[in-house]
Amino acid sequence: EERYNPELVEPKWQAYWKENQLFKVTEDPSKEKYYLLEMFPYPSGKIHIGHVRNYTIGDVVVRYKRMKGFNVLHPMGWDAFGMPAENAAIDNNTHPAAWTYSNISAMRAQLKKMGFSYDWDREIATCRPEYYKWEQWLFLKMLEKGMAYRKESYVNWCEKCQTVLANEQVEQDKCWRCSRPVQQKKLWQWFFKITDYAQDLLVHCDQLPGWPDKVTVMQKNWIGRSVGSELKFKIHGRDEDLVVFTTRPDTVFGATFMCLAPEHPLVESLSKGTKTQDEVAAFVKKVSSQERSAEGIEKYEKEGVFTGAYCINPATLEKIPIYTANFVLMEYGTGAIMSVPAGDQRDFDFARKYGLEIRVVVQPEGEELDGNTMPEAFTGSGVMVNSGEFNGLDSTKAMDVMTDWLEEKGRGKKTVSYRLRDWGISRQRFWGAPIPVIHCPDCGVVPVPEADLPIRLPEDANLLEKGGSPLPTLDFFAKATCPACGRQDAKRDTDTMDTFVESSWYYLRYCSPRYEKGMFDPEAVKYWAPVDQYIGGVEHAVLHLLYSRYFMRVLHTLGMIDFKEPFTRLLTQGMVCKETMTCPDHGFLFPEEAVKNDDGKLVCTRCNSDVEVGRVIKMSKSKKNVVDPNELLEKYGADVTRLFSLFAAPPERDLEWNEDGVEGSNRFVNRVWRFVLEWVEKIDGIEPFKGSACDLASKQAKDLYIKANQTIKKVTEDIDKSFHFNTAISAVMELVNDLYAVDSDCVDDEVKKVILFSIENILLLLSPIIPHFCEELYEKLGKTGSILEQPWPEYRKDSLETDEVLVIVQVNGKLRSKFKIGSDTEDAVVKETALADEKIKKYMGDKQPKKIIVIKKKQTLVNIVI
Ligand code: ANZ
Ligand code: ZN
Repeated sequence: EERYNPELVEPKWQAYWKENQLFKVTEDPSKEKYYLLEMFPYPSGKIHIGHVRNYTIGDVVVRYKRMKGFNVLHPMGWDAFGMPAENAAIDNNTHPAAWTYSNISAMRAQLKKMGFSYDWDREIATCRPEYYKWEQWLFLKMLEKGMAYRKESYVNWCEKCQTVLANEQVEQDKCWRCSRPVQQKKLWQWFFKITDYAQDLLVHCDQLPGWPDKVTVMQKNWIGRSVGSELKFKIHGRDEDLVVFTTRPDTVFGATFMCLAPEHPLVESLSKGTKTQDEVAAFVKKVSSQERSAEGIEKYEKEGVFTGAYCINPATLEKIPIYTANFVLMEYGTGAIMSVPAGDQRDFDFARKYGLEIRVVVQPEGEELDGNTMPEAFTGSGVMVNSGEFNGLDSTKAMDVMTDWLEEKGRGKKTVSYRLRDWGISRQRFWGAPIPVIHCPDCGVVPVPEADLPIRLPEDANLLEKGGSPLPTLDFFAKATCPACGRQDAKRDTDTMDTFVESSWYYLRYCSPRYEKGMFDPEAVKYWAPVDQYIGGVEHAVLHLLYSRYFMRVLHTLGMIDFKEPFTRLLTQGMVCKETMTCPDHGFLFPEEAVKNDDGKLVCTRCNSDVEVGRVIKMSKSKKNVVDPNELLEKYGADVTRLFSLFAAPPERDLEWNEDGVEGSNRFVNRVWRFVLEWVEKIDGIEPFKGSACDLASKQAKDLYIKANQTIKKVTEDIDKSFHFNTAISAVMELVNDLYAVDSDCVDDEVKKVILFSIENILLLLSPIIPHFCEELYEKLGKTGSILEQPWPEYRKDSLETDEVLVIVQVNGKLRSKFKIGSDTEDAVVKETALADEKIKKYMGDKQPKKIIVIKKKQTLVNIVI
């Protein structure tokens, strides 16, 4: 065949691999294991280009490790619960389960077409009861151990649709369906106590050498450890304290007012009967419809209301007003802050807005700040002023000293605060794993007995039209008998678990996916876990990876595993990007909507306006710059698609998609194809050369052989050390170029042997990258079996360098020049070459050498005496 024909070749080898079960693995203690995992996909309908890149990277490493002799686990499955299934079900009048399962089969077929080497016998889908049964089991264990608890907490609520809204369903504070402003509603919900592990999770961030720094930094910031103090302010006229958390106890003399989060339990009672009572209530109500996360509050102007109450500053003993303010979060510290407008910008803005005193207590070196005129807060360190006995002290020293002072008075202590919150896992959604508890009017919360697991999601339930879970409306599901007292009118918990719960442990399930006696077979996990190499998008740098690390700690505490870190090495691959095209009238255009006109200008097919070719950005539907893997598969096949997605950029960087690049990959594949087929007949009956380069007679054979060995070394190192497949591929391309330069009609057997050696190794080196192609050519070379079962090629250390030696030339004992020459060059020729050297000629001038000495050691020394 003239050209590589993926339509014939690729299905052929996929069938061969399947039939011979080449990717099936079992635990084999005699072999070293390697567990590689790519983040599993959400079954949205079809694979996108990001998946293709992610899985290709993983597949190459897996195939390489297998050839290196490792017992490799490489599974695939589906993160199958989640909201899009519910939305699609409502929109298309189908059922989430039906939608999900049909997407799974479509995507599975696509992955198989890409030739990825998964052990499909280990496939899992998290929406299957066999899977979530064990998640429910773990929930019960955590409940028993006090690792899961219930508390009242806020959710987004649409009063019109009478439903809870996920954050994604809130669009600019409004319900995505009916546009009514969203409210915050308090509901009882389940939490996992991840904060118990905050310190451990933080400390180990520094013990993950196989993770990118940017990811561990993000995790550390998310955990957000803050060392500070808790200070007690007595409430005026009451025998009660307000506790604040501050990282700046040194500024306590400057605390001229106090702010409480609107959700703070004391807001209502403090304002009761005061002049501002109604104003406070209205403010609290208003804030309840705003986003109340650390990021969310940044969107709103800082504002607040005086509660009418006062408290006593424990340092100055002054009476200071208590406000409630929208920039204070209930979820951080104590939900109350001492406001120091001179030292904190938010407090400063607030004080200016409401005419509150700004009192400087930290004076910067060499400056004289005045609270009435300073343009902004001063947040740095300096010298203490207006702070009683502490005046003149360095403010950084004052932190400790003043906390101790307040501690003596029973008004403060040092504490550590974490930004990390407990993980709220209740979702008022249908398509998720049911939470296995029953609520009894007499017994309260009663865990479902283990024997009753799994609590099955009724897969054929009809969804409510406006969204929201039908579970509470389904009597056969929601009505339950209390397992403790037998009351018939108990109620099942109708919430489901956050889908991040499923993804926090799926990698352990792969070790023994059909195990029926527990979450996993301890022996299998002992052999395979932890994951040696995890690959996925950086968008999961925080939540998914942090929850997974937390779950392993839970299992460790429960004595079920003996490690704490799930992923030894992590690769976060870059995004796949492409240029965008915009028309001034029609916005973003699909590629086919922009054509070149007669003047060679790119214009819009609809309005003829000039099209602007815009930035190269992440592929997304809304930007109309998406490449569909299906089209690539049809046009080029799997191997060219794989090759391009590896060749265009190193994995951790963004990859710019361009058609020319894909064409280039296609040309290279066909170039190798033609080259190998051309030689196949000519090297018939020839054995590949296997010796040392110095045993080769001709320079041509020697050079080629050395190049081939260098290529093996380079490709091995690029894959092994850094996953830099792009430079590995370039190295093979160079070798192919050198081979192409050989005239196939006039070479001797020695060169043919070297060429055969090179061809065999090119196929071995490329086999992880373009496996179907390499299998086919390997077969055409007359080999039997699969190339994938061959060991990874080794290079000869003695054949990496053309054997040249360095010649050092001295004139009257002084170094004057250097050059390289073949190691077996005769002395006479070395002398001649030295004398002919340009630099030496300059030093010699017209003088004649009296004596020339050649000394051959590791280097050759030529000493010319004039
Ligand atoms: C007084 C003070 C004076 C503060 C000053 C800062 C500067 P990090 O470092 O992020 O932990 N704070 C405490 N709890 C809060 C809450 N629930 N909502 C909003 N802000 C809160 O931040 C700690 C600082 O953030 C604390 O120190 C407190 O303001 C504020 F010159 O107290 B500071
Ligand atoms: Zn009961």
